[in-house]
Amino acid sequence: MKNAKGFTTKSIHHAQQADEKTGAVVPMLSLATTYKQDGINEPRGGFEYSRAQNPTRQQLEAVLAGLENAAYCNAFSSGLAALAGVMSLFEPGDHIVAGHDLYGGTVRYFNQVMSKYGLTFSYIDTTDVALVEAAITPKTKLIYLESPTNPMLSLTDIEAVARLAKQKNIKVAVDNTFMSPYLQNPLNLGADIVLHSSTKYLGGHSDIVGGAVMTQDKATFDKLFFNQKAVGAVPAPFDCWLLMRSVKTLSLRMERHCENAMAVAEFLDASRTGDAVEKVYYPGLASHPQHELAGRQAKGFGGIVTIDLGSRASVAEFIKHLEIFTFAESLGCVESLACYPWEMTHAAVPVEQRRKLGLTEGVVRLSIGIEEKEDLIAELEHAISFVAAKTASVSAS
Ligand code: P1T
Repeated sequence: MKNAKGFTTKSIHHAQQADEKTGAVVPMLSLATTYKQDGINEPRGGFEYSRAQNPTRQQLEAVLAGLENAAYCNAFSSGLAALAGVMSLFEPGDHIVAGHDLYGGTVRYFNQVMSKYGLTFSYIDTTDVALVEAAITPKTKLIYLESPTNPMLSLTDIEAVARLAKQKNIKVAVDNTFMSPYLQNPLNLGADIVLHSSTKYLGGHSDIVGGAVMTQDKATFDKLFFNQKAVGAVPAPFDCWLLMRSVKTLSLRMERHCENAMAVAEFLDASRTGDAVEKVYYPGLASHPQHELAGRQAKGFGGIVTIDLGSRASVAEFIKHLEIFTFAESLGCVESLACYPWEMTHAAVPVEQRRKLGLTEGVVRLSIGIEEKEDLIAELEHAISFVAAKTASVSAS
């Protein structure tokens, strides 16, 4: 696209021009698993077999690369498959410095799968760049970050970490799922690799499981392409097609997610909820320890608000009174969700590590959807009033 400057223009038009032959304004869906070849080693247009190359997937990859200002993208069948692709870039004996607050499935993959193949991991509080530097060894090949983290929403200065990594010849990979490419572009901040669970904001409608990796480096792209072909964790063409449709509204959805999440966080942080909400974590609140960095590093504060209700019993009471919020895993969709990380998304994280982060039995992660914020706040106020009443009756008895 020659003239695409704005993100939304890009998300609608980049790599999604009308079809040459028919003029169709929506991308073609190419379901073929195999392609006629003109002779031995003479594939037409580079297509041989759909696990390796598929026209709809290739188009999606071009669309997603554009959104992260990347030269290359490889699409995978899930966020974890994308992570597995990135990990295939490393060799036994390599050491990885990882953030200490990461999606539980990522920690499970590192500790229970990759560690069997000789990779070692140090989990570090990457909000402090000095701690990152201190954790680097001669074997360190990668610094792996989420910013904001899942679920405690702490931020790392990606630019500062990338600067440090360049000096030491180490790669930086950032899981940008929580921000989406609309709010934050880690490659522009100096990261080498960006990952997404496209199951979340990119898809946005709770109907696609997918993942993507973006990079400026052809050698990295080629290795990930080899992984797609050799391992086969590729998305189905229809999911690729749905994702192209979804990203056209990404900017609108993100604006609304951010507006609603800010309103919800401010409500929860205010005294109207009494003592029932012990802590509110949201980068948009002035009290958040990396509030200033959040404003500098990204275009918005995101759609996730994490709260601590103090105990498992309070969480159980809270979720009993939710109707608009669905009690479920996942995040980043149009519908609001409430999740209990302790026994759901982060159950695989060692208990000691969880406690260090403040990820307690009372933590609830709210994925704020695009419903009317007044409805969301009214529902939260209602549910929290039951938590407060129950806590008061327990302490009176
Ligand atoms: O679910 P999948 O598409 O495989 O993506 C894994 C993943 C990777 N990175 C982050 C930051 C994630 O949050 C996830 C998935 N997370 C959830 C399912 C969840 O509820 O937190």
